[in-house]
Amino acid sequence: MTERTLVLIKPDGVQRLLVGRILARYEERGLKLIGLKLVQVDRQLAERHYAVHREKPFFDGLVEFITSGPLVALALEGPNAIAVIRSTNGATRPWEAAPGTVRGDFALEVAQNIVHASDGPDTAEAELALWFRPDELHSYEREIDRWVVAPGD
Ligand code: DAT
Ligand code: MG
Repeated sequence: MTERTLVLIKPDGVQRLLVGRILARYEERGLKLIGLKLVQVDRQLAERHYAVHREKPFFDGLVEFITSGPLVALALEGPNAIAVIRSTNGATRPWEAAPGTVRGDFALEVAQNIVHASDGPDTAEAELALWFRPDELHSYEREIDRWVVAPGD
Protein backbone atom coordinates (compact mmCIF):
# COMPACT_ATOMS: atom_id res chain seq x y z
CA MET A 1 0.00 0.00 0.00
CA THR A 2 1.30 3.47 -0.85
CA GLU A 3 2.08 5.45 2.28
CA ARG A 4 3.43 8.88 3.09
CA THR A 5 5.64 9.42 6.09
CA LEU A 6 7.82 11.97 7.87
CA VAL A 7 11.56 11.71 8.41
CA LEU A 8 13.67 14.16 10.38
CA ILE A 9 17.42 14.23 9.93
CA LYS A 10 18.03 15.62 13.37
CA PRO A 11 20.57 18.36 14.29
CA ASP A 12 23.33 15.77 14.85
CA GLY A 13 22.88 14.53 11.27
CA VAL A 14 23.14 18.08 9.91
CA GLN A 15 26.17 18.95 12.05
CA ARG A 16 27.92 15.73 11.07
CA LEU A 17 27.43 16.44 7.33
CA LEU A 18 25.35 13.31 6.83
CA VAL A 19 22.24 14.84 5.22
CA GLY A 20 23.16 13.94 1.64
CA ARG A 21 24.22 10.40 2.47
CA ILE A 22 21.09 9.67 4.48
CA LEU A 23 18.77 11.18 1.88
CA ALA A 24 20.54 9.11 -0.79
CA ARG A 25 19.61 5.91 1.04
CA TYR A 26 15.90 6.71 0.85
CA GLU A 27 16.15 7.90 -2.76
CA GLU A 28 18.14 4.87 -3.91
CA ARG A 29 15.63 2.57 -2.25
CA GLY A 30 13.04 4.01 -4.63
CA LEU A 31 11.06 6.17 -2.23
CA LYS A 32 9.70 9.38 -3.70
CA LEU A 33 10.68 12.71 -2.14
CA ILE A 34 7.48 14.75 -1.84
CA GLY A 35 8.60 17.39 0.68
CA LEU A 36 11.93 18.75 1.93
CA LYS A 37 13.04 21.65 4.13
CA LEU A 38 15.64 22.87 6.60
CA VAL A 39 13.96 23.92 9.84
CA GLN A 40 15.14 25.59 13.04
CA VAL A 41 12.53 24.13 15.36
CA ASP A 42 11.04 26.17 18.17
CA ARG A 43 10.17 24.72 21.56
CA GLN A 44 6.44 24.60 20.85
CA LEU A 45 6.78 22.46 17.71
CA ALA A 46 9.36 20.23 19.41
CA GLU A 47 7.05 19.61 22.36
CA ARG A 48 4.10 18.86 20.07
CA HIS A 49 6.19 16.52 17.94
CA TYR A 50 7.37 14.55 20.98
CA ALA A 51 4.10 14.90 22.97
CA VAL A 52 3.80 11.11 23.49
CA HIS A 53 7.09 11.24 25.41
CA ARG A 54 6.07 14.14 27.68
CA GLU A 55 6.18 12.05 30.87
CA LYS A 56 9.49 10.34 30.05
CA PRO A 57 12.61 11.29 32.04
CA PHE A 58 14.45 12.10 28.81
CA PHE A 59 11.75 14.50 27.48
CA ASP A 60 13.50 17.77 28.38
CA GLY A 61 16.76 16.56 26.89
CA LEU A 62 14.96 15.47 23.75
CA VAL A 63 13.37 18.90 23.25
CA GLU A 64 16.67 20.61 24.02
CA PHE A 65 18.44 18.44 21.46
CA ILE A 66 15.94 18.75 18.63
CA THR A 67 15.92 22.56 19.02
CA SER A 68 19.73 22.82 19.27
CA GLY A 69 20.26 23.50 15.55
CA PRO A 70 18.59 23.20 12.17
CA LEU A 71 17.23 19.85 11.08
CA VAL A 72 16.04 18.53 7.73
CA ALA A 73 12.41 17.46 7.44
CA LEU A 74 11.55 15.05 4.65
CA ALA A 75 8.22 13.76 3.42
CA LEU A 76 8.59 10.48 1.56
CA GLU A 77 6.12 8.32 -0.33
CA GLY A 78 6.14 4.75 -1.55
CA PRO A 79 4.82 1.24 -1.02
CA ASN A 80 4.99 0.46 2.71
CA ALA A 81 7.07 3.61 3.19
CA ILE A 82 6.58 3.65 6.97
CA ALA A 83 8.02 0.18 7.57
CA VAL A 84 10.68 0.57 4.88
CA ILE A 85 12.03 3.73 6.49
CA ARG A 86 11.87 2.44 10.06
CA SER A 87 13.95 -0.58 9.03
CA THR A 88 16.34 1.55 6.97
CA ASN A 89 16.90 3.75 10.04
CA GLY A 90 17.47 0.82 12.41
CA ALA A 91 16.69 0.29 16.08
CA THR A 92 16.14 3.30 18.35
CA ARG A 93 19.10 2.26 20.49
CA PRO A 94 22.04 2.45 18.09
CA TRP A 95 23.96 -0.36 19.78
CA GLU A 96 21.03 -2.61 18.84
CA ALA A 97 20.79 -1.24 15.28
CA ALA A 98 22.00 -3.58 12.55
CA PRO A 99 25.05 -2.53 10.54
CA GLY A 100 23.86 -1.17 7.22
CA THR A 101 21.10 0.88 8.86
CA VAL A 102 21.44 4.63 9.36
CA ARG A 103 21.76 4.29 13.12
CA GLY A 104 23.83 1.11 12.86
CA ASP A 105 26.34 2.91 10.66
CA PHE A 106 26.37 6.46 12.03
CA ALA A 107 25.26 6.54 15.69
CA LEU A 108 26.31 5.32 19.13
CA GLU A 109 23.99 7.06 21.60
CA VAL A 110 20.20 6.85 21.87
CA ALA A 111 19.96 10.59 22.56
CA GLN A 112 21.91 11.32 19.35
CA ASN A 113 20.47 8.74 17.01
CA ILE A 114 20.48 10.93 13.86
CA VAL A 115 16.99 10.31 12.47
CA HIS A 116 13.31 10.29 13.36
CA ALA A 117 10.62 8.49 11.39
CA SER A 118 6.89 8.14 11.96
CA ASP A 119 5.99 4.78 13.48
CA GLY A 120 2.55 4.10 11.99
CA PRO A 121 -0.13 5.41 9.63
CA ASP A 122 -1.80 7.62 12.23
CA THR A 123 1.41 9.18 13.49
CA ALA A 124 2.62 9.64 9.90
CA GLU A 125 -0.49 11.62 9.01
CA ALA A 126 -0.36 13.71 12.20
CA GLU A 127 3.38 14.38 11.94
CA LEU A 128 3.24 15.34 8.25
CA ALA A 129 0.50 17.84 9.12
CA LEU A 130 2.66 19.19 11.94
CA TRP A 131 5.77 19.73 9.81
CA PHE A 132 4.41 20.52 6.32
CA ARG A 133 1.64 22.73 5.01
CA PRO A 134 -0.48 20.94 2.36
CA ASP A 135 1.04 23.10 -0.41
CA GLU A 136 4.55 22.00 0.63
CA LEU A 137 3.79 18.38 -0.26
CA HIS A 138 4.04 17.59 -3.96
CA SER A 139 2.45 14.88 -6.06
CA TYR A 140 4.28 14.08 -9.27
CA GLU A 141 5.16 11.19 -11.57
CA ARG A 142 8.69 9.89 -12.02
CA GLU A 143 9.95 8.08 -15.10
CA ILE A 144 11.48 5.38 -12.87
CA ASP A 145 8.21 4.60 -11.10
CA ARG A 146 7.41 1.80 -13.54
CA TRP A 147 10.68 0.10 -12.57
CA VAL A 148 10.24 0.59 -8.83
CA VAL A 149 6.52 0.36 -8.11
CA ALA A 150 4.47 -2.66 -9.13
CA PRO A 151 1.55 -1.94 -11.48
CA GLY A 152 -1.55 -1.06 -9.48
CA ASP A 153 0.39 -0.21 -6.33
P1 DAT B 1 12.16 6.28 17.73
O1 DAT B 1 12.88 7.59 17.47
O2 DAT B 1 12.96 5.13 17.21
O3 DAT B 1 10.74 6.26 17.27
P2 DAT B 1 11.12 6.57 20.44
O4 DAT B 1 9.88 7.12 19.81
O5 DAT B 1 10.99 5.47 21.44
O6 DAT B 1 12.16 6.08 19.32
O7 DAT B 1 11.92 7.74 21.15
C1 DAT B 1 12.01 9.01 20.55
C2 DAT B 1 13.40 9.54 20.72
O8 DAT B 1 13.65 9.79 22.10
C3 DAT B 1 14.51 8.59 20.30
O9 DAT B 1 14.77 8.64 18.91
C4 DAT B 1 15.67 9.11 21.09
C5 DAT B 1 15.03 9.57 22.39
N1 DAT B 1 15.12 8.55 23.43
C6 DAT B 1 14.42 7.40 23.51
N2 DAT B 1 14.75 6.70 24.59
C7 DAT B 1 15.71 7.43 25.22
C8 DAT B 1 16.47 7.27 26.42
N3 DAT B 1 16.34 6.19 27.21
N4 DAT B 1 17.36 8.25 26.74
C9 DAT B 1 17.51 9.33 25.97
N5 DAT B 1 16.82 9.55 24.83
C10 DAT B 1 15.94 8.62 24.47
MG1 MG C 1 9.11 7.32 17.93
